Amino acid sequence: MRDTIFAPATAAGRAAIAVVRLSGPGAPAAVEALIGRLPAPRRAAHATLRDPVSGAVLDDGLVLWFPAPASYTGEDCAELQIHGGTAVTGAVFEALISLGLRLAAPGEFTRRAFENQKLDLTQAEAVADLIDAETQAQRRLALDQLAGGLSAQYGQWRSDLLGVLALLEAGIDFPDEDLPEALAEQAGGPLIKLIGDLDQALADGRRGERIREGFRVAVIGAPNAGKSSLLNALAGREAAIVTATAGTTRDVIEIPLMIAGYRVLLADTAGVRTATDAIEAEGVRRARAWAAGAALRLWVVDGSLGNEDWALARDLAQAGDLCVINKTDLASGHDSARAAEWAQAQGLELCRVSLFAGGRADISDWLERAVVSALSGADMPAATRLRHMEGLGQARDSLRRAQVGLELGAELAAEDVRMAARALERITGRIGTEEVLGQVFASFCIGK
Ligand SMILES: Nc1nc2c(ncn2[C@@H]2O[C@H](COP(=O)(O)OP(=O)(O)OP(=O)(O)O)[C@@H](O)[C@H]2O)c(=O)[nH]1
Ligand SMILES: [Mg+2]
Repeated sequence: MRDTIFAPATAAGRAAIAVVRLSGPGAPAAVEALIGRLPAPRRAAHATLRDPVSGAVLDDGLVLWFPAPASYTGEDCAELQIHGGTAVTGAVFEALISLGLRLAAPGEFTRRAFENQKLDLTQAEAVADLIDAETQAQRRLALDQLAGGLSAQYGQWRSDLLGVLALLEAGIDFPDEDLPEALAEQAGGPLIKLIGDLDQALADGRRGERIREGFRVAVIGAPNAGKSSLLNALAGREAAIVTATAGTTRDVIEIPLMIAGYRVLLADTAGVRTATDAIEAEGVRRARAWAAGAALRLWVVDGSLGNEDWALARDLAQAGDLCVINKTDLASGHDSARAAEWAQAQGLELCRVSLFAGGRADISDWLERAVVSALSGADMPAATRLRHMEGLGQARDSLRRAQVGLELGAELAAEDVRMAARALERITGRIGTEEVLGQVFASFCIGK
């Protein structure tokens, strides 16, 4: 039989109320030991909590009793709503431990809910995401996932796959013949559609991940171009050091911003050039790595120069990025026109500013449009974790193999379709390893 766990569901420290949850077969006995009775199910009962041994009063509060299976974990559960603060909760915790209950591990309530099929693995992840959500976009994404958006989608694909598998298995019964043409045709259509859906989900998954983890934007360019000045302008504070010395910034400076309800991580980086020492060389290496992993880059060019410095960082820029030609308050040099021409030919957008004259409005407008168009709306729920993306990728690759295998015989194709179904089942936790579960639940807070 399982042990009975308890944990504070509210944050520790001084507070009006603390909520303590209990789950497991010993929960009803623990409630009776504390308040002398078991309240009516799912109704708040006012009660005095007493020490089970001495009978001394511990606190006065509300007690709720949720008999299995209609509870969060699917087990017998109870909730004690007591006064917040360390002494009261400490006394109640001690009483619970004396009754043989154990403090829950992080995520243990949700893990029990998962094991009792109250939710699948993507929904369990959404519980953690909802608690961690800092932006409204993160909250909406997590709520959709908790409501079963991903589960329903992956479940539908899985059942479509099982339909294809049934067709193929019918074909296996004629091993000496070629797969009857009608069968291959019947299986081929749904396979192509599923591959298309998975491709779309994979493309869209970047969006989910970027909403959940933050949309990364790197400020890149040659030394002294005005990168740190731009970061400070967008952050609205002097977050990075600005000096006239080329090579001032050596580390990556990350600033979280909120843009149109999305979490954006803006990074200032070291100016790219042949480094003069080991520290700068490491700074340039980090700049390149961050820029390559970012969703977008703001490439700053000093438009007053004519020494080809503009080209130093151009290999970091990508189509769709913004080229910011800075220092328009000074006389313009060759670099300005050269950089502009190159940027436009490469599919970058262009904007000329003077950060001295406060020219950040155009850049922040552009950034807001870019973030919104990258992250908003789509007709499919978006995968939010690398784990999901890996599963979707494996499913898609297996289906591509199945599509080829279809020409060679039903048996071969059937095995690949089975593998694709298993990849989807691993995402929702229908099948899974202890390792994956351990990783998912370890990221939770205690009490959830
Ligand atoms: N005239 C003029 N100077 C500017 C402008 N923007 C920045 N600067 C100056 O350019 C110099 C370099 O600015 P930074 O923001 O430190 O440049 P950076 O690209 O971060 O430089 P590193 O960190 O060394 O790579 C400073 O002296 C700034 O005051 C501008 O619009 N006009
Ligand atoms: Mg700098």
